[in-house]
Parts: sequence; structure tokens; C-alpha cells
Amino acid sequence: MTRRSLLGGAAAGGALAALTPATMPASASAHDPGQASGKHREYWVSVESFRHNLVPTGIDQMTGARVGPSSYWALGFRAYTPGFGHPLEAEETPGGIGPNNGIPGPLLHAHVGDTVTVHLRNNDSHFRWPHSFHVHGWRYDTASDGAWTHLKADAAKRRGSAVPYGHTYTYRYTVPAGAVRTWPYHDHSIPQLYPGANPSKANPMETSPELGMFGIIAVIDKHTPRVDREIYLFFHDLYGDDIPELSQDFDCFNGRAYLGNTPVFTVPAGERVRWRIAALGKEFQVFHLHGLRWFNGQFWTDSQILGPSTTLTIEYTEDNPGDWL
Ligand SMILES: [Cu+2]
Repeated sequence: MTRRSLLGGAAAGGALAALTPATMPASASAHDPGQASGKHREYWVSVESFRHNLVPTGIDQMTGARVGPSSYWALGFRAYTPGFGHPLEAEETPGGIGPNNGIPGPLLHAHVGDTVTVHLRNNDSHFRWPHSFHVHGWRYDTASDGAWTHLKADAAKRRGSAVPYGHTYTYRYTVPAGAVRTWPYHDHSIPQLYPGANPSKANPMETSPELGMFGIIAVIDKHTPRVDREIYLFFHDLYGDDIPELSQDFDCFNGRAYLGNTPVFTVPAGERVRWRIAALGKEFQVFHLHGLRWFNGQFWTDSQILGPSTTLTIEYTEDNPGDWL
């Protein structure tokens, strides 16, 4: 049963408003007068803290080696019904918010010309750190940048760069022409030290994103080809120096590390599939598929590199059935 079919009555209208364009026209934006023709989208996103295990089986199924300890206090973004009523259910269809389990955060969608509002609630009940919501790809002014700096003079302009625990903040965006692709979003608030971390070894600058505060934005326009399935993949790394509860450094797909723990994606033969892939941190990653290839705009390939804060959007037809790495 799909999520939509579960919805009925007034609650349904409210829940869907968080996912799909409302009927009201976008309000004209002073600095983006050309972008007022789209729909208005509204998301309710909560910052949540929870225990998370990067390697639930405790074993690397490629080598059979034991791995761990691999659990720590994580942070993530989760989408809610309007007014932060309750978490939205998973919606793993093209255009849906995805698993909505916190790592990565909900998949946010917009069409060129839309305006978007994101209401952020800081519900980080474990650390009680200030947090923020910072997007790539959409257009915003400094009040919606969500990027904290130590400059005192900045504080008044950069409201929303350090939303205290228990508070909410509303960010406003327009979706400019040329933004069609995949983008990341993440926390960009005050540097923090994970409890027990050695200040001389840890890098506090990106602690909250390292703990799981990131997600993917998909922007489309009327030329974006229809696909049968979209797969979302986020590369990120955690370091033992930053999070002393971890036995080692971990390289993750959607918050999981090592074969047998990382997500398994299933695509029926013949389907057209689009991957939206993003990376944060300081490592270079390679996205490599076995058994399948795609045309990257210049040539056919099965491997593409991904630097920090960059994304890939690839499409192909699933024409080689099998279990592939
Ligand atoms: Cu960024």
C-alpha cells in the first residue's frame, strides 16, 4: 500500500502539503522577479538525535572481518507533517521523500521557478547544540543561508545560522533557472566537539554533518526525462578522532559501512533508473557500478569521481539482470 493511499480527510491534505506544491501561486521575490511563476512548496524538517549503528551486522561481508564498535549518537533531519505533527512515512517513489529515517535526511524536490519554505525545528534532545539548514542550488539571502560564522557583525544578518534547541526557524528560497540537477543540503552551524573527543585531534568544524545532518535536493524542469525509479546515495565519512566511540574511520553509503550493511537497491529489468548521488566531507569518492554502464554526456562509463560537496545525476536502462556490487 502506498503512503498516499493511506491518507484520507483533513490530515491527508495537511500531510501532502509538505510534499507537493500547494495551489497558491508563489509570491513574487524582490531579487528574483523572474522566478515567480512556479508553485510554492513547504517542508517541515526536524533535527533529531538517535543512536545509530554504521555496521549493524558487525561484519564486513567482503572479507569476513569483524568491525566495530560502530555505534554512536547520530544527528539527522526528518520530515514531518505541517506544524511538526508527526514524521512522514517513507515514500520511495520518484518524487518522494525517501526512507525519511534521518540519514540521509528527507529528499527535497523542487521545479525550476518554484519558491520553497523550509521550517526547521531543532529537536536535538541529546546534544542540545544549535543547528542550521544550509542548501546548495537554491537561491536565498543571508537570513536563509544557515551558515554560521564567528563574526559578531554577522549574527544579526545570519539569523537561522544557529537555531537553539527547542526553537524553529523558517528559511525561504527560490529555485533559479539552471538549477536542474542534484544538490546537497546540510547543517552549517556552530562548530562542536563530540563528547570525549581530543580537541587537538578532532575537527569540530563539520561535526554535525559528520554525525548525519545532510540530505539531497532534486531539481527538475519540464525537460527532465521521466524515469521508473530514482535511487539516492549519499557518501560520507566518519573519523575515530572526531567520534571516539567509533573503533576506526568509516566510509559510508547512506549512513552504513561495509558489504552486508550498506543499502541494497533493487531495480526490475527494463526499468529506466536515475541515481542522485552526493558527497560531503574531505574525501574523494568513486561511484562505480558492476555490470552496468551509463552515458555521462561525453562517453559511456561505469565509474565517476565525486569530490567533496559535489553530486552526480546518472540515468540508464536496467539491461543486465543480476546481483551487482
Ligand atoms: Cu554546503
